[in-house]
Formats: sequence, structure tokens, C-alpha cells
Amino acid sequence: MSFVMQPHLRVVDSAPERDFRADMHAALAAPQRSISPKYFYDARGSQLFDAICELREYYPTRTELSLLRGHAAEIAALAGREAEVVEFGAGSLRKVRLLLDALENPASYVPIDISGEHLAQAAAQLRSDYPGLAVHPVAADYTQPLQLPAGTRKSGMRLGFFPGSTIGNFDPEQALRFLRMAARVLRGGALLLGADLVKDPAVLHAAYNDEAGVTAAFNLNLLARANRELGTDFDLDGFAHGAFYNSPQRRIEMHLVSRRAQRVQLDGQTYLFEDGETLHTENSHKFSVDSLRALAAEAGFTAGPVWTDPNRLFSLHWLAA
Ligand code: AVI
Repeated sequence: MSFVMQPHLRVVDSAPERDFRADMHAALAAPQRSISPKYFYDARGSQLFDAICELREYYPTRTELSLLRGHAAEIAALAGREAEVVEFGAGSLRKVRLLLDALENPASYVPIDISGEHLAQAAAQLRSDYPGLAVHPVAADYTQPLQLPAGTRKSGMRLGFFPGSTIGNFDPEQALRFLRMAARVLRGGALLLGADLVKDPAVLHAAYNDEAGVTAAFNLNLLARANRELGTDFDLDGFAHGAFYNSPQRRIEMHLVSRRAQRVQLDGQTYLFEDGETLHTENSHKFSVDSLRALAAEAGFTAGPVWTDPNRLFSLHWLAA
């Protein structure tokens, strides 16, 4: 893996279009069809995800924001002065701003994101709003082995930030692999991690089946993206959004469900969907506080304080690396 240096952006070449095409072929050819949820996030998908975060039914974002606000002083005391904040995914600037505002004189911010465009925007915004902060964006797939740019950290600790329960979108082996990588790059520092909690399945079900249909549009956008970028001929009206809580596996599963028997073409190959057959697009694992701490310990972290809301919807973990 090599870094391509530009004035403000370090790019790790991961040929995303080729990955999407190969992964879509593999998904369509498999007996149990499934594809990584990372392909949700083109420009439209990112907009739809932002809209999901505002939904009445989708409690994780506002609950995590209130945990960050409510425990800012404790987090700041643990982080100390001049921390370097490394964010895995340049997602919600709202969240990292809360963290940066809480910290004492944060020295630098390293957002890592697969979308160079998203990163460039995030970096430009933060540079103008935090003139004293050194911003070093890294365009990379942080689910792959990762090397952080050297020499960006000052005297403070390296503080990883992985909010939103994105950890739940990994399967258990990927989650462990990610946490091991994070423990390695943050060694001597810590990771501030948001994790959604196991709860009443009705609450979970509502969060992924909102009345306004935004989550359905987010799910179906994957097919629109494939049509545009890969030249598939998915009939968007031929698929329905499906999301349910798989309680033995403690995860929400999202699927695109074929409404009838139909064919889909990709690069001259034809794939058949039976009526009711699905393309599995996402898992969103839910954790207990203890299961998350055990996973982190297995990856090499020492679990520290954990903060939850009074309804125990969501958890925010301090994990020492
Ligand atoms: C990004 N991730 C944590 C979200 C989740 O809840 O698993 C993605 C999402 N999918 C449907 N709604 C939100």
C-alpha cells in the first residue's frame, strides 16, 4: 500500500470502482447474496444517511451526541492536553466538533475516510473553524491494514474516535481485526468508541423501518448506484426494503428483497432472482456493555470508563490502547 502525497490529502490507492464491480459480481454469484454496506455511501447515500440521523425513530445519533456533551469534561480529563484526534471515517463533523471543543488545546486531527471528496470537505471546514488545529486527512479504507502519517503528533496522546456504532456494521471477525489495528496505531493513547446496545426489538425495528421511508431509500440507493456506476439494470421498483432484528445474532439485518422473479445483467452476465430472494446489504450488530468490553480486551485494549444514557440505548467507551 502506498501513500500518494498531495498538499493536504494522503491518498491510499484502493481502486474503489473495481472493488465495487468485483464485489457485486461475487455477491450476485453467491448462493446467499450479500455485499458490504460500505457501498451505501456515495454522495446520495451519505445525504440519506444524514437524514436517517435526524429521524425520530433513529435514536443512536442524538443519544450519542448527548453522551458526548454530558461527559465532555471527563473525556477531556482522560485525554489531557494537545491530543491528536484520529477519526475512523470522516463522518459527522458535529460529533468530532463536540470532542474537539471539549479537549484542552487539541493539536491535530487525522480524519480517515474512503471518500476523498467527503474528506476534503470535512478538512476544509475544520481548518477554517479551528485555525490552530493541524488537519491531516488520510483517504484510505480503514478496514484494511493502515499506516498513519508519521510526525503529525505533538506532545499529547493519540485519541482514536469511532462514533456512531459503525463497529456494529462489521461482522465479529472484522470488528476484532479493526480493533486490533486500532490498538496498534493508537498504542499509548486511547479509543473513544460508540456502540449501540441490545434493547427492546420493537425499538430496534422502528429505527430501521422509519415511517417516512428514508431507510428504505438509503437501502435502495445501493441499486441506483450500481446501475449508474457499474451499468447493472436493477429495476428499482422490483426490490423492496427489508429490515428485521435477528435476535440470536443480536443484529439488525437489512436486505433488498426481490418482489418477483427477475433477471439482472452485469457485464454481459445474467443473474436470476427468485420472488422473495434477497441481497443482504447490512448487518448492524448490537452489544451489551460487557460484550463490547470483552471484544476490546481481546483486541488488546484495556477497557476504561463507559457512559450510557438513562434508557440504556447507547454506550460510549473509553478504551486505553
Ligand atoms: C452507520 N451505521 C452505524 C448505521 C447503523 O445503524 O448500522 C447505518 C444505518 N443503516 C440503516 N440505518 C442506519
